[in-house]
Amino acid sequence: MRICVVAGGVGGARFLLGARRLLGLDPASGAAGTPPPGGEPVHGLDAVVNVGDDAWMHGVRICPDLDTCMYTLGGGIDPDRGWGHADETWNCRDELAAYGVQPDWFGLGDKDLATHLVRTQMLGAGYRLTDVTEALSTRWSPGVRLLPVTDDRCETHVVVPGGPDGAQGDGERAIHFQEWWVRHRAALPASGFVQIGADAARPTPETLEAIEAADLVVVAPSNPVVSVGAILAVPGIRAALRSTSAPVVGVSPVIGGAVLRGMAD
Ligand code: FO1
Repeated sequence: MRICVVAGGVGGARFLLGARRLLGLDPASGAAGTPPPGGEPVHGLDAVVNVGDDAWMHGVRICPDLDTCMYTLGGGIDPDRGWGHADETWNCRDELAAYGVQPDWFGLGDKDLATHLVRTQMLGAGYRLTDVTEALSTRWSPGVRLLPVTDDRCETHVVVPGGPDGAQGDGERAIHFQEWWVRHRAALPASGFVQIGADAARPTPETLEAIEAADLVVVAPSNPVVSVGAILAVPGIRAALRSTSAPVVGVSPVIGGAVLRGMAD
């Protein structure tokens, strides 16, 4: 079977771990890519991943959900944080803070920084994010094809109260999702989520093919608003999900009104 999982970060990555095991694609099992004796094709697992959390910080392009999926499936994730490397150090972050450069509220790990430097260099050389992700994945062997939903900029920004300088007067302003989530711990009341760049963003051909050719599409238990919602905001994705002949099944991250982790509830 070819299964296409629509996924965000932590919840999506953990769901993909289970799907990979179920399909016998765990690297340990040696099944990934090994042609079986009968020659039937092994199962295929594609992940269409959210890029709404992506951000430019300190001159590098950061793709949290793609990296969380890559590190989780590649065995390098820090299990407690759910993002970034295990056994991480923070020397560069501390040096940046010592220079007083902003943002000082976003933790760039030293090992994680290498991923962003490779990605930024490849994007600068003209590679699509899809190709960059494939290149980074050759090191991590996730056993799942990680596909950014779009190669274009389509960032989630959050509408919060306060004027442009943050003064608590009237009016509203939009800040990047990372600033809302990391700097403000999602404590600022959000009156809306906007996808900056959505109108010009296009799904990648690989994403549309993965949805179209799937025998089953599963929407993973990721945040319905900022992860699944951000994926569906890319023009053409809703239509692709409607037109595929595969059943499309959603797995809710909210059980009995509560989530297992994160902020979906
Ligand atoms: N989350 C935090 O709460 N604090 C951080 O300093 C932080 C840094 C960070 C760096 C790279 C990366 O890929 C993810 C990072 N995250 C951090 C997590 C990130 O905000 C979330 O993974 C998603 O964007 C929301 O699920």
